[in-house]
Amino acid sequence: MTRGAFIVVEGVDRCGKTSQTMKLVESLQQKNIKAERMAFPDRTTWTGQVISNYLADKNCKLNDQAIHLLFTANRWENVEKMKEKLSSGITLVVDRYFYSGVAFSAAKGMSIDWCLQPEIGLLKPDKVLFLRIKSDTQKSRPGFGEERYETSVMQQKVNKIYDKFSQSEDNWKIIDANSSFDEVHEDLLNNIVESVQNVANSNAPFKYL
Ligand code: NYM
Ligand code: MG
Repeated sequence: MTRGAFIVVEGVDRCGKTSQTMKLVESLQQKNIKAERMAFPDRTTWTGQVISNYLADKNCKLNDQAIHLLFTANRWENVEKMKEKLSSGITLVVDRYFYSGVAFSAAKGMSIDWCLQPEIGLLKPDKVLFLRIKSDTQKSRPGFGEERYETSVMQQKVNKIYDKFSQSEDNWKIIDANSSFDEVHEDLLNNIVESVQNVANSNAPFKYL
């Protein structure tokens, strides 16, 4: 049996990742492609609860390095589960990954190199789809500003780091997310179907960071 594809959807807050990843899983299943959604941070685990409290409480004073490592630990906690699912032929559509970890921490002033170190050895996605939206579109989305990091200054810095990734990484694809939900959905879906086929045709082994 060929493994499923490991797809990551990245982008600033309120760019539509959550609703798109949910709809993508439905559409893939309709095409008889086994697919499941995951999201980072995974707020259901012990580290996820600490992270969720940190994000909700802007007065919570947790050291920047410590929270960075908790976000990373939250990914490491899920590695075995991800491998099992992919090995059983399930395509994973993942809402954020270590790119968010690096982008948000580096936007606070931390070194990108330092931020990357604890991520080394994690599974490498087959494709990263970067939803790029204009900051005006983002600010008009309901809920923007509720959690820590949801300020225009911070989000612009994060976007710059995403742009760097999109230029330096071989697995990134920029998706224009300013158009309608359905258009963005089609664009994402076509890219994912292509990746699923590529992984199946090449019998690709797992890749690691
Ligand atoms: N975030 C997310 C990080 O700072 N580091 C990480 O490693 C990850 C995965 O958490 N503002 C930030 C980005 C978001 C916040 O994510 C919560 P979401 O997708 O809004 O639940
Ligand atoms: Mg958010």
